[in-house]
Amino acid sequence: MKLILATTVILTAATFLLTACTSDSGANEIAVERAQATAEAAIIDRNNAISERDAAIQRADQAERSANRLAAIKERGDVVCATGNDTPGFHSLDASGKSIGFDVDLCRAVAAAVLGDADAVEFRFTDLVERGPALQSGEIDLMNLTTTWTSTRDVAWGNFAPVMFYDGQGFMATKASGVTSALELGGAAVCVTAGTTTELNLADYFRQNNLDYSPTVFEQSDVAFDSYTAGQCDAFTTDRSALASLLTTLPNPDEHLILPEIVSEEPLTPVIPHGDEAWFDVVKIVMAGIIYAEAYGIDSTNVDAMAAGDNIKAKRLLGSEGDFGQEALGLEKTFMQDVIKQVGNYGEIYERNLGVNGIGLPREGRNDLWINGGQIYAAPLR
Ligand SMILES: N[C@@H](CCC(=O)N[C@@H](CS)C(=O)NCC(=O)O)C(=O)O
Repeated sequence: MKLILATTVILTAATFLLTACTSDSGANEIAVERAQATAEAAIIDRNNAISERDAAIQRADQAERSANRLAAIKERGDVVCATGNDTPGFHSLDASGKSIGFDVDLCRAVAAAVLGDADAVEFRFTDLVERGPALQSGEIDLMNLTTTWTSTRDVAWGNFAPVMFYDGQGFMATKASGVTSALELGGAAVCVTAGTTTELNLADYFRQNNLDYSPTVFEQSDVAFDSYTAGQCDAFTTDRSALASLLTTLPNPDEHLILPEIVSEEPLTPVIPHGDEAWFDVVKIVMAGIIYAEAYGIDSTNVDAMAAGDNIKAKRLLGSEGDFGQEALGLEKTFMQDVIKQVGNYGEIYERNLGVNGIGLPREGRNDLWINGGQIYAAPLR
């Protein structure tokens, strides 16, 4: 309303100048042009000021919602965690309808840390296109949804915790097609999910290699994959770990091939809404805790013995000696005992879901601990 009023006033002033100066037509035109330019500039300034003010109000609202999120979670009694339910190994439902998977366990680890109960999680099944809005609205506390950390998302979506799984994008095609390399996909129809890094990398890869293709884009990744298996596309593309995961859901996995090319970097991390640094610290430190627990040899079966043992670093992590800032974070000194007893260390979480007892992805290379030559590493706990 204020905007309309201001615009009217400025335009009226311009019209007044136009009508008031009709005697000298040359000077008059210049004056009119100047007046109009000034009026337009004023409108633009005004519009900018209004959108800046609206953005500030939105930011303040969000800050209020997320300020002291830890206190709100403790009062509410659960952690609201956005995840999915259709990528075995990362997030799926077991026979009883319970959420399981690597992403799910990272949500559970945070709940065990802050509430002492890994089951105190409200899972919000979120489509990939809804990930940004879900974080921006502040309605979730945490997201674990095969989400790649990128610069744009870091600015626009939320804060990204340590990388918990290193991935890269790949392609799947049927063996019957005879395709053995992504470079043979010229002219192919490729099924892909909207709102993903996948969609963007697909465009880069084909353009870089001067290949034509037609993307067939779906809002839901299970529909995209079903369309590929139903023969609507020549290839399907997503993170390679997800390709391996989806293969396990097929009655005839041997009929498909994951092509050798890895066309992008996909570091997958937990994400939390912007606006609450203390909560961001909590999530980062819980992730560090499960990583260092593995490095120190603490697992779900030996927590009590390690807490009473003589490994100083293990004792500090478990809260039986020293301190690494637990109380300053607003957590119990022994919170990592709850996490490791109830959810396990990084290696246990990996093997249960992604490794030998899950979808069978060998844990070698980047997803091994730094002490074994991998890249799984986080801020030391001290
Ligand atoms: N890492 C990429 C791709 C993520 C992705 O496509 N994830 C799929 C893997 S199939 C998924 O989790 N889908 C589950 C869902 O849509 O609920 C990103 O962050 O954009």
